[in-house]
Amino acid sequence: MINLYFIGSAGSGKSSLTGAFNGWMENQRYNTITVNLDPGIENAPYVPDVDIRDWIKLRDVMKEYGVGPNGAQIIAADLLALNIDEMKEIIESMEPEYVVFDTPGQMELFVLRQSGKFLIDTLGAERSIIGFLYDPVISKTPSGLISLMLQAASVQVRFNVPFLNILTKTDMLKDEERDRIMNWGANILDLEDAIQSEVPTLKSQLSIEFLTALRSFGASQNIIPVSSTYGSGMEDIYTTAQQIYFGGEDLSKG
Ligand SMILES: Nc1nc2c(ncn2[C@@H]2O[C@H](COP(=O)(O)OP(=O)(O)O)[C@@H](O)[C@H]2O)c(=O)[nH]1
Ligand SMILES: [Mg+2]
Repeated sequence: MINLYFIGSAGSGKSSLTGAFNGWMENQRYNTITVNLDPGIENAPYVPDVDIRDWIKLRDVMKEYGVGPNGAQIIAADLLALNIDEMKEIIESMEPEYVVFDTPGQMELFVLRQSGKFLIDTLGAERSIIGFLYDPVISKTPSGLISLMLQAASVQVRFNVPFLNILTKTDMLKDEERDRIMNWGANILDLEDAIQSEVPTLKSQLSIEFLTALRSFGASQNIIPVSSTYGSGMEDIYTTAQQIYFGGEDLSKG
């Protein structure tokens, strides 16, 4: 059983990708389930098999603790930890090959608070993968992409599990825009050139220092381009994930 977590900034496409990837897996007759960890999800683009809202409802938290929606999100993130054992039992009873997790809308609630790390560890860090989502609109500029790469690095440091970089919503990009972003991800020197022409000032000097740090961190990586709207790139996510844990072996089709 592989636990695949989609993590990314608000609106980067986590919920849509959870639905699209799960749909592709089901089409291939692989045994997957989806888990929604976002108590504030609205109009989910898929029907979660396991849903945090069965344990925690934002409205109840607001009432019980006398807080607004933002405070309730924070409390709900912490309450998550209390329900993990039960959630684990339910997930395991379904005997899936892949468990796809849709994480809370606000990335920092999952990444920085204790409960996110506790959840990944309790459910088995040794069989987990994080898919980090790059928003295409932010990734289009060198400074935006660098900011996301730094975020990705901080997520990697925090959880210390194998990592996939995923560029979402590529149907919103022109082909050359998509190719440029992917080249920047793989060749940090090209990204360094690009930032220099974007902001030829002190600010870009700062970015270059960051790039040097990212390079020594080993951040230059292939980015998998996907579109949840068109269902493209799903196979690449699957084969890369299989590569990480099984050296590329196919799941036995059920
Ligand atoms: N064009 C396009 N829009 C997308 C795609 N994936 C997500 N979106 C849109 O981006 C917005 C945020 O997506 P969502 O999955 O809710 O992001 P989340 O906050 O990270 O869970 C929604 O309006 C989606 O319809 C995609 O592949 N293509
Ligand atoms: Mg979402």
